Amino acid sequence: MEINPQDWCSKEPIHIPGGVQTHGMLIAIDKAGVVQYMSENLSAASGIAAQDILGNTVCQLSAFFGKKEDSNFVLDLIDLATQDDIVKPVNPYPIRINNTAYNLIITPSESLFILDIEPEDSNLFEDPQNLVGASLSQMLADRDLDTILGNTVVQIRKVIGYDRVMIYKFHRDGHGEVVAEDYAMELESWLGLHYPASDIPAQARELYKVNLVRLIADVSTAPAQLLSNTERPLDLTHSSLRAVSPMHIRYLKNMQVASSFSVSIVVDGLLWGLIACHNYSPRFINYRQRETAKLIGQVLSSCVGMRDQEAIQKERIKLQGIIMEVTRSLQHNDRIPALVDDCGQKILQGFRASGFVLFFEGAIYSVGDVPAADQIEQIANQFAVVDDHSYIRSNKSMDDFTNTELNSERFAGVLSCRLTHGIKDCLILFRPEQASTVKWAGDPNKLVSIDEDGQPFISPRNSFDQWVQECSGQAEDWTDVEIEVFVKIRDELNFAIGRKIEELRLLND
Ligand code: BLA
Repeated sequence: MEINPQDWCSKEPIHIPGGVQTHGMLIAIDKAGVVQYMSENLSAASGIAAQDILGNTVCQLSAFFGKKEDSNFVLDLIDLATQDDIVKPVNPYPIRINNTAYNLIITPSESLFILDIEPEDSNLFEDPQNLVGASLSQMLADRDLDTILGNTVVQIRKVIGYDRVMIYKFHRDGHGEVVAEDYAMELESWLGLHYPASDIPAQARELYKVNLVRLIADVSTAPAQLLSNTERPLDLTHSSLRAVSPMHIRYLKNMQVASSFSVSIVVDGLLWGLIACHNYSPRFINYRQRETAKLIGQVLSSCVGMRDQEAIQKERIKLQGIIMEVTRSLQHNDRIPALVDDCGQKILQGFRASGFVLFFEGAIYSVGDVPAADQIEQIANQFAVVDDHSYIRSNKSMDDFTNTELNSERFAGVLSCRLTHGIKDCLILFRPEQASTVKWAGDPNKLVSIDEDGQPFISPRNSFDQWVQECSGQAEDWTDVEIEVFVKIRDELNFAIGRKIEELRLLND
């Protein structure tokens, strides 16, 4: 049986782990103030048995909150919370349990309110307002995105004081790369290292888009279980204390990391990357620090978004000239295929391609380096297989066109776009291989192990020693703008074909 680490890892329901990290405690109350869930460690801290907490309203828990007046604040907050925006400025709310000071963080979650009870912080982190202002202005001191990423890791490290802070950027296939870092002197650089997609499975990425910061304070502690009178699991998506996936705990331990913190970088609704932070001893980050880190992450997200848009716009302007040339050629020539002679070189240049083919009414018109006729026909035939797609892209043709046996050095990249005219008629671009090496942190193929019964299972890799992969048969990937413009060229062609058919019809009438 073959198992795919990515699929396998993404099945774990990490939003309902049934427990919390033990640097804090949790209660969840309904809108009437009745405690529906509590973490088991609350009993020890409050001196009240679980059965005397669960099912009671928070008002009845005056002993647990110290003074009676103190308990009423929870109900006040519930009133406030229903007005949406109010909760945030109220957090964190200082409380005492058995004369110990804690911070309470309230978040609405479906029909409940989750109350995360965190240690009162002894961390010196004063005047967040000032620090945020200074951090942001130092971070944005340059226009160049790489410099901004570099500045960001330095500022985040100032705010949270971790040993290592990285910007971890996702590639299109889901694997990631460290693109900026700041770390304590004695550590080694991880810059440029790649990690497989399964290191951060799909459901975790979804969750990090909703809750933008994730603190794992101490990987050596076992979670405190959640207790409840109901069977229904409590969704901890919004809790800062959500217990950590055992898989990920193993991963961090294998990396010798004791505490981990990450901040999401979300661009256009997609998780672009994470600010990933490690500490080699357990470490708690208080709510204000987390909020500051979150804000820095949000500003970085919009910077990345803006720079991406600028780059896309530039590329679009560069390629749009080709569409005009194509239109002109189609207007001035009676024969559609004259387009290849007229614009072929421009197309090769603009798309950084080495070969271009127009497969039209059973004939091949080409410029540059292109495969043999039967192979071109096989590529054109692909549309009969994937008939809901108007284009097929590949930057590794030997994986994607397995029937065709294309020369993987000369034709590693293929972008093919069908005309509506006939099932086979299409435009094709080719790109040669761009040999490269990728430095992986540990061999990404070593995620599947075999248990005593001979069954395969997935576990995080033990070794993060560098593993260098020589990538052959792979071309530079087609960009979204390249595909968009190529599709527009196809549209122009279809338009011209339609026009010619119409002219013929009028002639015949
Ligand atoms: C979560 N994995 C994560 C997170 C990171 C990574 C950053 C987010 C939580 C955190 O901040 O620690 C991975 N950390 C990295 C990478 C770097 C880093 C790539 O610093 C690079 C520098 N992990 C595995 C396997 C599985 C797995 C095989 O290796 C599954 C079978 C799962 N990773 C996994 C899960 C989570 C996770 C389930 C979610 C943890 C949680 O939020 O509970």
